[in-house]
Amino acid sequence: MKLTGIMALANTDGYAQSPKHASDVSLEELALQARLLQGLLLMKLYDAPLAPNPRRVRIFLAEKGIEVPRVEIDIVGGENLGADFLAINPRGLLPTLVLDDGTTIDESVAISRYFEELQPDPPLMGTDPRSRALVGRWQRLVEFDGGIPVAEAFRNSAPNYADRAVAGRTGDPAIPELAARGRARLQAFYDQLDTRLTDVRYIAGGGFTIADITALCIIDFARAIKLGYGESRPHLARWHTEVRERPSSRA
Ligand SMILES: N[C@@H](CCC(=O)N[C@@H](CS)C(=O)NCC(=O)O)C(=O)O
Repeated sequence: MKLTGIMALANTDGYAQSPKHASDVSLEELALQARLLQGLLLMKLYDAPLAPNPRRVRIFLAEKGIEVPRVEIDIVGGENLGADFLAINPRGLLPTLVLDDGTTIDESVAISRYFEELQPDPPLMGTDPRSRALVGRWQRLVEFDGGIPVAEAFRNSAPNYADRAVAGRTGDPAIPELAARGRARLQAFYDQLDTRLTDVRYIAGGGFTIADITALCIIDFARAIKLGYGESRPHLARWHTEVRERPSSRA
């Protein structure tokens, strides 16, 4: 028996599987696992229920079967711009992970990478140099070609964000032309994904990965600007139905 990752220990209430197997596990490995589990219980994930980037991390964690203590921050009410949260993350952005030693990590992909390395199974970021590069490539494409357009369309048109057009700040007025351009780019993104998904089941070409999680969060968030992918993109629709049926999508 080989323990892998933090949840192997978490699943056994802190003990190394059943006693008959315990001798297979080195003391060093057990000590490492115990430190990781302790760290997991003491870390805090600052989260926001309706926002797409925090949801990416929640889905990632759900796929891994990892639970960490979470603190909800009200972005619409501006809690992320108040002194208490800025003392935690001066960028005012969610998600933000604070480790048990006080280390603060923002950026959803960096947080996901941290958990991928703590708990490699199931792999969501590739398993070898080639697949890691391809997942990284698709992940960036989805963020740039889909995430930025949907953010521009939303932030430059939503009444609540009239002077909050840039995440984590105030005083940036909305620019309606950016909203219009974001909507047009989002349509192009839908076309791009529909073409891609004609011959692959998941976006990066192998199994379900972080690229699918990011795309799912973007597409679901686009409801906020009432811009769905419509009826003319059957491959995208097939993929969307499939990934939404995964239990993690409810995270
Ligand atoms: N690149 C960052 C983006 C983080 C981001 O923009 N988060 C949004 C929520 S989706 C936020 O914190 N908004 C704060 C605001 O609107 O003031 C990531 O991937 O985590």
